[in-house]
Amino acid sequence: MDFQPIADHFGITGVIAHAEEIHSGNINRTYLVAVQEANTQKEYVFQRINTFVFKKPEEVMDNILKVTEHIKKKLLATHGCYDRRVLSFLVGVDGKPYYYAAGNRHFWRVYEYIDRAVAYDQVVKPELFYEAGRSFGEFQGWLSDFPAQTLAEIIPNFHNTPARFEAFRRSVEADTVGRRIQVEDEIRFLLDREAECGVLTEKLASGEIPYRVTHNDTKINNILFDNHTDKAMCVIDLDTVMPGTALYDFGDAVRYGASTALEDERDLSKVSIDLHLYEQFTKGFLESMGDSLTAAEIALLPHSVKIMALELASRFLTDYLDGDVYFKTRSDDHNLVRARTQIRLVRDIEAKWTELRAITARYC
Ligand code: GN1
Ligand code: MG
Repeated sequence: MDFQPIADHFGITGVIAHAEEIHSGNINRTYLVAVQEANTQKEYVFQRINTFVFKKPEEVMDNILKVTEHIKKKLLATHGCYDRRVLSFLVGVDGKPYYYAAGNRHFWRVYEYIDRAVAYDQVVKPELFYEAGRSFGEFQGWLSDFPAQTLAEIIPNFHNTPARFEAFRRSVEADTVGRRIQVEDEIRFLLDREAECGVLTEKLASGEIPYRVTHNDTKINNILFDNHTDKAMCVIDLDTVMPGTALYDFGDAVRYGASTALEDERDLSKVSIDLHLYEQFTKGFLESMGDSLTAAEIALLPHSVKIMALELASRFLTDYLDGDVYFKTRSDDHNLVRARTQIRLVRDIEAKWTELRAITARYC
């Protein structure tokens, strides 16, 4: 990979000393690039945006710049600095925060690497998940006065679970690559629960819960933690910041982080919802959201976890049926394995429903 034209575009002087791909994220390609100038080395993150998923990458960058500038102002006002707490994107020689390589039609952006930080793919100790809840809650708090109407809707209906189910039905019907026969049980499991998946969108539409500017991709590995203190420092992966409900962020974070296994674990006996982790996240999220979360939103916290797990199950299975066109995959059945973990989580959420409600009630 030749990173030099990208570095030149962003005015990065010095010699590229090292570059390696970071294999995290299911959509974009991410590289850590070290540049040597005189006696100092500086690191950057070069990211190639997946333009199959993000059809209008310029709008993605426009949103991100607006949001990061807003957060910087907030942090300056409250802490006097924003160092390592928010992403800083480079602006190119043409004044734009991206580089479009006309030859291969690749779309690149670059941000300053945040040092002494670590991202976790799994919750390795409960305090991390409390921190994650606090951090995503804080992120929403910073954006609570952001003019939502100035944000582009990057992926329409991104967390519209009923719309995701409609797409799923279409893929089942089309059966483009002939995989349907292997997954009839999973299809039935999901369609049996279709009626439940509209709760959040219905409450948003009726005004019972409010629209907020939300992150929409709240996996724990989208937070950087300080590598000494394990305090959450910086929320990353801002591609899908858009208006939504706080419950999308809560539900998505919990269905991923409170799971006792990774999203692509093959041994389903390892997959369950850890109630202690559920409580840790709830505590952190509610603490930092303060009184801004309404009683109606709090009552729906357990539903949000189930709905987000159903949504991801349907998305992974849709992609499996479509022949793996959306998510990055490392094996032929990768999307099926992912769909099965989400289905397993839904089963476990159903089994633990009373406990989930009881834990939530402590925070009402
Ligand atoms: C994708 O790129 P990544 O891994 O942060 C996806 C999310 C899914 C997630 C599942 C734009 O996020 O919606 O929840 O995979 N992002 C997009 O692991 O579709
Ligand atoms: Mg992402």
